[in-house]
Amino acid sequence: MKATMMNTLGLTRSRIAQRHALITPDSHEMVTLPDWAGAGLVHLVTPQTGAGFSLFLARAQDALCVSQCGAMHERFVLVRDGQVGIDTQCGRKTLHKDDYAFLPAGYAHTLSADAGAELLVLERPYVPKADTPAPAAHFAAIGAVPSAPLKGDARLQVQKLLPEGPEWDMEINTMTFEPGASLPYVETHFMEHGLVMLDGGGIYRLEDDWYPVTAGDTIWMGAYCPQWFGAIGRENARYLIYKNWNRDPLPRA
Ligand code: UGY
Ligand code: MN
Repeated sequence: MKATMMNTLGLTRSRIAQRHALITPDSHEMVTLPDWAGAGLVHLVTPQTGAGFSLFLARAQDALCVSQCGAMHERFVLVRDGQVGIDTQCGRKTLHKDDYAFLPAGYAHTLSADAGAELLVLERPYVPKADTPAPAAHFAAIGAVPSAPLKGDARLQVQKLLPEGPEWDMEINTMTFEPGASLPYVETHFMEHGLVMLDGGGIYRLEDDWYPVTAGDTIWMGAYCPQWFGAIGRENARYLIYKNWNRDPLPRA
């Protein structure tokens, strides 16, 4: 969230295009909102870019106290720094760095944190499936989630942070690439992505552009945005990636 001063000559690596966006820390804009008392917010991807979700950083500047985000919206919270309390009908959970929570639509909760805590938050309207109960709340730590190779490539490991099942309408994963590893082909799919680079870097192809990307960068990939990534450098590249998932692209009555 710290702005570097490379923009004194009007330069930024950020790029907003038709079906993708790259948002780099040098262009972060912090705002406050009445529903996020005590926090500075940096909105990285929102419906205004064309996305079906909202992805933002929240930094507690004071004592932060935030309640649920409305009956229709599900919320995912990852602690990036400090300690965050989540009060629910089942009591209080305390989350530390790299702990996360999925809070289903309509699930009563309050988030609280002291100054300095930082959260990554993703919110989106829940897409229910007929005759299927909504997903339950889920709390876990990234370090405790097992990983598996993507399509047999042991140099590209995927962690699925959320449970699977017909009630789930989204996926949030981490993908870790050894230096030189890459996505096996240029993907084109109807699902969209919100992505945050956590470690390392490489080259991201988005539509017909290739971007150098590094930790702290955020990417939005809209539906059918051709996408590919190759890791470069001496350390692993790791990103967190959201995908709308498990629902037919043709809305059914
Ligand atoms: O799950 C995905 O679609 C993932 N492989 N996409 C990506 O990394 N850009
Ligand atoms: Mn993809």
